[in-house]
Amino acid sequence: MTNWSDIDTNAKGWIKEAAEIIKGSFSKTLDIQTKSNRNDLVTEIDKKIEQFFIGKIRKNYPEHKIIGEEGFGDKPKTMDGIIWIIDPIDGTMNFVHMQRNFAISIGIYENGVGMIGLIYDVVRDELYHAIKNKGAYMNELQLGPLEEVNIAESIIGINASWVTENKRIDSAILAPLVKDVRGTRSYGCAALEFAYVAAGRLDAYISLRLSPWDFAAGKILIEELGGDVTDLRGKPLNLLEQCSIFVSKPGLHEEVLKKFLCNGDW
Ligand code: 2AM
Ligand code: CA
Ligand code: CA
Ligand code: CA
Repeated sequence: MTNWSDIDTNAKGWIKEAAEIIKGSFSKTLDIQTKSNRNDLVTEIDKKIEQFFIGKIRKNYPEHKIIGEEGFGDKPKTMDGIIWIIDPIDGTMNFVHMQRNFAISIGIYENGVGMIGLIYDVVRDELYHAIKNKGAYMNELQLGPLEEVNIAESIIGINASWVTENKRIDSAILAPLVKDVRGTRSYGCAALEFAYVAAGRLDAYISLRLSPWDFAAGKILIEELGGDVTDLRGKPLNLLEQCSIFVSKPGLHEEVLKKFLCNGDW
């Protein structure tokens, strides 16, 4: 039998250790490289933190598999077994430019079912945390179930680039939604945007392209609180592939899909 409480305690301890390494880098000059384009950044700290987690997991749970953004883990073809999906630093651009508004994100799945979700806002020392069927917390504070809200009174997290000309969605699809809501916010850190929906600070979050490590932990957190996480067409997410993301409080999810997303030609 898997001892989830042991895994949970270890994961939290490693996250705090990793956070110290990250904070220790603030006073040093970073080696910054680019990945898919000139704004897609990675530093040696992203890589070091991923390797730190992989070292701990391999030693303690050699039978578990690991998917990490920086590619030091495994490349599983299925979700069979226990898989740790890790983003060592989510929001690398914020990490580099602001030294805040980034997070460590870890989702642990068993046969495709989300068991533990951990998102740690390193600088604010806020750990968003859920264990399946045991509730969701921000540090020691238990988060309440997500309540329904209507479009006109909601604040959604969305990057402005999705409402300008882009290759993934016609800007005419999302612009009317942006006009209808009370407000929009953009934090540049997908995991924290999930965490903010969980904590009730945002009502929804939209992205046209995220990878499993961006949403693995957030999905567990949101679903534990009764929120909905799908792609922008309302379909379930695939934990092994990139996809669009629509995370929302219940009710609002259905309303936005019906009114804005499921009838457009895109
Ligand atoms: P990252 O910082 O771990 O790369 C805003 O850029 C959000 O989108 C961040 O959570 C970022 O994660 C994620 N993201 C996903 N794909 C990205 C890409 N190709 N370039 C930059 N950010 C990306
Ligand atoms: Ca990245
Ligand atoms: Ca990320
Ligand atoms: Ca990252």
